Amino acid sequence: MRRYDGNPILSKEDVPYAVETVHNAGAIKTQTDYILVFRSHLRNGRSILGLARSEDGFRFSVDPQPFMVPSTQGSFAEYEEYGIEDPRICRIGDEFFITYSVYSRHGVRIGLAKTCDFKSVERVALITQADYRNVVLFPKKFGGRFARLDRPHTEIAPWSIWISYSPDLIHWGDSRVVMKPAPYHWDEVKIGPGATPIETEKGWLSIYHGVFRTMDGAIYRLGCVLHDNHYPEKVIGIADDWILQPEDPWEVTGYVHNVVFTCGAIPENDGTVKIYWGGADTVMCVGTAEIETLCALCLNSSRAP
Ligand code: BMA
Repeated sequence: MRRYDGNPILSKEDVPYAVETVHNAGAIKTQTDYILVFRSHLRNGRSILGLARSEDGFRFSVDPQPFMVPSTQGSFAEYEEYGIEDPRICRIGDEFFITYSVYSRHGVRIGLAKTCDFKSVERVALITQADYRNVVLFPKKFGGRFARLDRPHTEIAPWSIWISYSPDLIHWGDSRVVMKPAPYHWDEVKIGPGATPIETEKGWLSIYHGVFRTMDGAIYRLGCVLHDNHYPEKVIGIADDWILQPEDPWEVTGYVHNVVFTCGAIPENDGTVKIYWGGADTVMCVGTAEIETLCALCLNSSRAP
């Protein structure tokens, strides 16, 4: 990973409405723009989603108004009462689907919304029960079914990455666990899907986050894993080493210390990928990596799933 030397690329000063943070953005490249849909804390501690656009993927400007705020009427309102967080974007056909965490007195679950133009957005469905976060859709179907990686919570086992399938993006099932935290490893406490998986010749490249607990609190880092091209429930290899850890001052110190957290990465035609991450839950950063190198890390020095 090579950090962009203009990091952080977005902070609260870049937002034309009152927010305390700009972090954990979903990312996608359209015909015309690079788009980030980012999370911002308000001063009441709850989150909304904003939107930023760029021509080069590095220099972004933020839309004058928030992109999504918690719903106040209809069936979503009860479940978005405490805020909306950590969006991921996936293009399927001509539409862009956004999976985002919705918080309420009932817990956290996942909302699905869609847009064609990143001007208007339509809520589609709530696609999990409570105690789910970090849902990333695959942009392709497998045997006629959509697939997603998700991260249910349980008190019995460390929080792991699962896969689920759906005929219509709304009803999900056939769930199974695909990858678990590794004991006494940088991702031993919990893991979660990060960026929308990227199709490569070697498999689906998925960038995930892992957490390690120290005497000084938790550290969020990023790692990568390859899933089989045709059967994404099959993990081919998981890089043993992390690919990014908090090092820059705005990753080490902020709203939550020692966090790099991704919700989006954009593959380019030259074989590189732009990876976007929130630093310390406060600012947005970007870096680039060679897709080939990330795949090689998964294949040549894999830990057990
Ligand atoms: C996770 C989520 C993320 C956040 C991370 C570090 O549980 O809340 O949105 O970036 O913690 O605080």
